[in-house]
Amino acid sequence: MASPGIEVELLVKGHSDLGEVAPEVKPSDSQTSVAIADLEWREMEGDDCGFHYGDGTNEAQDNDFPTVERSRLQEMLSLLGLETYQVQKLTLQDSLQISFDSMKNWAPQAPKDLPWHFLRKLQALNAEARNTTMVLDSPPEAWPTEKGGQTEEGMMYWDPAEDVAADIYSFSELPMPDTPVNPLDLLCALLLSSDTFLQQEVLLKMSLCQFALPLVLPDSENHYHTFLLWALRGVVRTWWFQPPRGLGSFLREDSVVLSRVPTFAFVRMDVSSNSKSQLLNAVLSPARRQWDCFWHRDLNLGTNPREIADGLVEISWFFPSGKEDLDVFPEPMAFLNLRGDIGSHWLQFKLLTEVSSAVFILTDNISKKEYKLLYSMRESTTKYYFILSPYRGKRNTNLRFLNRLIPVLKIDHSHVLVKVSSTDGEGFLRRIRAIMCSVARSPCRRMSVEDMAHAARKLGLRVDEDFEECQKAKDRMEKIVRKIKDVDAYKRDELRLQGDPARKAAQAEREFCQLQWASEPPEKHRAELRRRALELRVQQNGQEPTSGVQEFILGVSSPSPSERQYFLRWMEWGLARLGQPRPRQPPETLLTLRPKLGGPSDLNEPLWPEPLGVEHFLREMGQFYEAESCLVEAGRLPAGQRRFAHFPGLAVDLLLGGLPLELVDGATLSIPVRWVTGLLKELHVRLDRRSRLVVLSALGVPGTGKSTLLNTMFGLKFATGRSCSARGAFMQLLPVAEGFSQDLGCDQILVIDSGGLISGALASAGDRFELEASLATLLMGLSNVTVVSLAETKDIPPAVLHAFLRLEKMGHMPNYQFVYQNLHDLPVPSPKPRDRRQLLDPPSDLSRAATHLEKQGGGFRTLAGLTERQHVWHIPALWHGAPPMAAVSLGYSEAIFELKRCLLENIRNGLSNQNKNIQQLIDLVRRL
Ligand SMILES: Nc1nc2c(ncn2[C@@H]2O[C@H](COP(=O)(O)OP(=O)(O)OP(=O)(O)O)[C@@H](O)[C@H]2O)c(=O)[nH]1
Ligand SMILES: [Mg+2]
Repeated sequence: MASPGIEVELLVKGHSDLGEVAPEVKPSDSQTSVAIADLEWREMEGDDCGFHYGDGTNEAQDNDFPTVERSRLQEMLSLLGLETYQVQKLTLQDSLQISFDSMKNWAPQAPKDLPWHFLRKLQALNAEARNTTMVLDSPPEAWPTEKGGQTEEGMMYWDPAEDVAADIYSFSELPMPDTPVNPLDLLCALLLSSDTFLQQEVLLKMSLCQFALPLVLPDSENHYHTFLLWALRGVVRTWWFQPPRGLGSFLREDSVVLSRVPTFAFVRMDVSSNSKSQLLNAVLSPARRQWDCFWHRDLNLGTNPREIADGLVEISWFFPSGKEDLDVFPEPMAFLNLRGDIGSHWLQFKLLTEVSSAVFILTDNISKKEYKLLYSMRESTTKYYFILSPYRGKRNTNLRFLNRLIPVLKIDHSHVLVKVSSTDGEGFLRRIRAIMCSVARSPCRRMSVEDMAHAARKLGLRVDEDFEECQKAKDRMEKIVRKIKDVDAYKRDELRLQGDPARKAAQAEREFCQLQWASEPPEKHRAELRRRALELRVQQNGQEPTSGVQEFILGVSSPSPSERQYFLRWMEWGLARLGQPRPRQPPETLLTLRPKLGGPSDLNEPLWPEPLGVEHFLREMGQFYEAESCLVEAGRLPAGQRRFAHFPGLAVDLLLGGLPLELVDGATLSIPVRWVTGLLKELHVRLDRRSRLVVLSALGVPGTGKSTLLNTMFGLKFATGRSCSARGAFMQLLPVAEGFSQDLGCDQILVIDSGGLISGALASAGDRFELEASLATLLMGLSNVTVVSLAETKDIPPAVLHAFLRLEKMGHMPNYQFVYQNLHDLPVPSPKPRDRRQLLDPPSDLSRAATHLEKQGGGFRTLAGLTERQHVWHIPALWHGAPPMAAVSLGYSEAIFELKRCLLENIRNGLSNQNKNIQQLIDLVRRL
């Protein structure tokens, strides 16, 4: 048998087409790598081939970058207008602000627009977010000039000194000065300027767009590379899980940070004419579908030199869908991609060798330097593969050193692949995938991102969640969650106020409210209901907050706003993990579960088990406040003896920090009036003079994508997905930028999302219909603009029509938008966004519903008012392709943007009801 070395030689000789190779050398690379190569060579003098780098100290990180890199980062931040955010970082709330830009589909005109443009597109889940190009309306002289009089043009595009030496013909290939920034530089600069919560949001949205996510963020300026563990924690994926022993497959949902999967790293050594990212994209793409998960050089702006993103490690995953033609791998796998060459980013490379199941090294060159670099990895236990594209002049040297490396890295000829222009592309991909599958089948290293973070710490990288506030918040969460063994028992024993007394009190109060619609409310019955409710509140007030609730209250009372935020996030994940890993029902089952007209008769029966969430703890606080306030109102408790009067203040802090707060209690389907009033009063105080509100709500058939729609529209965080979305109505606050509030006519937009409230009960359904009608009346009555979400059925829920009539009687005329969502993701011929409005003939649709309602004895009078103030929208399918590997479709994102623009225009043009102040809102909550 031939020795492995000879095999390699034969393999390489077999490919004679080794011409026209343009090595991937970038101006930025060349400068840095020259400096670092010098450093390495000095280190490698001597015969022991010892390569000392990345020894686990931060000093290692310091040495990683020569001085030239530092100023590059500053220049990039200044070019993008981000240098002001280096101390006080950009926050999630900054990115949510409604401004004039929220209403226009604008193109960035100066480099400083780029980060904002990227953020807005990403917030709207627009797959084009990375193609952030500038429109040069303003002449380059109008762009900000740099320190020392150097213009950006000179700084970013070409160095005149280099040009003199350059081949004259290459001028035509210079990047056009319309986009001076490589998208990866833009991403790095933005993340370095964002706080950890905004970073988390950026990564979450990127994952929905199916972009590769940053895992190690290089920061040459502050001498630290950061491993992004916290930032990735919010990403949860669902996939088709096939248990090893064939126990039947099911959909499984888990955090990407926690799942242990085979991981494959792709790195470049020196130069490679094969693009790593393109190769990775091809490996991950099913037949006939090119999927650009990793940004690569052939994409729009990929050729612009990277200035600060070298050293970035990205991660992406493959998740099976259970469909044979789509699943390129049978199980989940992770892929890591190091930007820049390994010699210049040794620390990152070392990390990849310690966390990956296999490392693929792409190179055109294996000379003495590369040999010595890899020789230093002789103790490494990962599997190495080479992907070569040797060019003529280097062939012999490559072979000589490769043969010497084979025993050092404990590999054989099957670990060396050659890809040149004559290589059959499909065959090559099949081979790579086969290698990966065989590695995954063997007892290989399987690490979660959390495990990788441990390895990163040992190497001296900074992990983003390793600081006191975050860890304190985590410890507190663990103290609470550790005690939860059984969710139902915990709800019953620890969240006691939400039990029977709360349900009965809510029922009595609801009946009391409904009496106002009766023609002659009987006084005696009213008094009886009031007495019954009071007795129940007395019972509640006799209880003490349990230890878990007390710990929660301590967590949300922390004087540090960021510790509170960390605590809430940890709680969310800690509680979500209680039932993990969670089998999920396939989407088809969910669709059939969706209630049809006149579904289950008891609305108190949830259609699916309600998971325990942060809202339950806040609801408990609300119940303590509600009971106490009720007693004070009835004169049964002196106001001076109140213990929970500060609760609304604590909750409003959370609302202002971006947490959705419950408006309608999902368990009792009633509004805790005193609690909500307390919240709104506190909000009024906090907002001070900027408290003019517009209320925008979404209601409609459960599971029709209302929360997804609002989140995509405004970047909000309402819970989505059947297994985690809570029933009830939640509110979030969107600040309007000061410069725009005059124009829009309000200072804040209060967005209300409702889930699982309106199932479509008919008027004949009695109490159930009455309950739905009163909830719809409440939500629509509070709103200036209402989005009514409808699915496959084109019927407008009778409760919504009923609510409209009631409100009309009261002289309240909100603006309505009816939204039909394509939940089956059928490729409907989708009209251009601007034509999407008024596609249905609204009068006929509504009259049909009206006739239907009349038959039920709904007492329907006129629809004229409704038809004048409503629009009908058809929203294209959410996914482009089949989940879990599908990205959000461009059509969906664009349609949602059009809808948002229309809503804001209506608000601005005063088409919606008069804007409210908070006091009016309080009156409405009490009246409705
Ligand atoms: N196929 C498909 N799925 C969608 C669409 N919109 C949302 N979804 C998915 O459907 C599920 C439910 O979406 P949500 O946004 O939570 O729906 P919702 O109307 O808020 O649901 P409830 O709050 O329970 O009433 C999520 O998993 C979404 O990803 C769509 O247009 N097509
Ligand atoms: Mg929802």
